[in-house]
Amino acid sequence: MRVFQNVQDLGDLKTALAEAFEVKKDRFQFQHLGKNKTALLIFFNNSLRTRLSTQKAAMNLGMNVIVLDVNQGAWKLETERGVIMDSDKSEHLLEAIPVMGSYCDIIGVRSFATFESRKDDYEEKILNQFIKYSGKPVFFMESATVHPLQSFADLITIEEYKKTARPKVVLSWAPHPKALPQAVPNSFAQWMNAADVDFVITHPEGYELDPMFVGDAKVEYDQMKAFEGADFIYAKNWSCPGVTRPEDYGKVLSKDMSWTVDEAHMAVTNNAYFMHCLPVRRNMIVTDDVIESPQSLVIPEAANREISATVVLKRMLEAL
Ligand code: AN0
Ligand code: CP
Repeated sequence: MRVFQNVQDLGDLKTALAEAFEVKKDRFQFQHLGKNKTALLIFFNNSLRTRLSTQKAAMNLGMNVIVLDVNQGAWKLETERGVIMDSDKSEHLLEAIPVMGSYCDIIGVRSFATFESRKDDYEEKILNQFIKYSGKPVFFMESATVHPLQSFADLITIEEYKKTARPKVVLSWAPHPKALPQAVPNSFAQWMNAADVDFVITHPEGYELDPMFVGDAKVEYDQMKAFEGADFIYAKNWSCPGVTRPEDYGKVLSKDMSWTVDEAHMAVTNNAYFMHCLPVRRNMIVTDDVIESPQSLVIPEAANREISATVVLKRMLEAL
């Protein structure tokens, strides 16, 4: 595997899940693969889980790891070609990327949507430059539009906890004070469409996700109706994807607190499990009672980030 961005990059999902459970049984069994190999993790944005779980995954595989927070200690990077660099940006991405590539064997990059241009964000302008100019395999640690390591961990978690062969999984928008990216819901939709689940998306009008991620999923604007009989509730805020009104891209259109996942919402489900990628704002996205309930999977879900990252790095090491 040279690039990990979309669910298709993993190939057959059943095989990938079997590999994940194999890794989970003994996460150190592939230590030989990473000997004298270096993973470079580049963060343009904050992270707790991705930073720690991916470092742990690389160490599980016997790799060396270098972590760089681009905005803390590195030179400020220009990303646009043709700019006269007379501002505060000292270095261009076009030099920085091949230099970073020269110190490692595999690169992971986190670079969120800037919301400045829908076109640039959805064309994955930053990550595609890493793919093109680093000369190394690149895995996405949440880009402008996708968060595949999260969705793979989510899928592993659903597989572990599901009680029926084809569970009903509901992705629900929930309120948040600030504009958040669409990467998590985009990827989750893409992965659930590829998995064997009954998948429903619910959100207020105006929050329609890009059709390339929604695929054949059912979209239900009545949140309570969507929750009926659900086996898994996956809550997440996202800002306006700008599908119906491009001028609203990245805006907060609603802070409707009636969408907060509380016990009344969970009561209409099939005793559903509650999921969220974290970090989560309590009593905006989900109430204390629901996130602390025995049905909450947020901690095992986060723990599975180590497993998804170990499988992805293993696949990349095998292809070097
Ligand atoms: C980010 C987001 O919503 O995409 C990262 C989640 C994994 N969350 C925040 O910026 C709070
Ligand atoms: N879920 C997730 O990716 O968390 P971090 O932003 O803390 O890495």
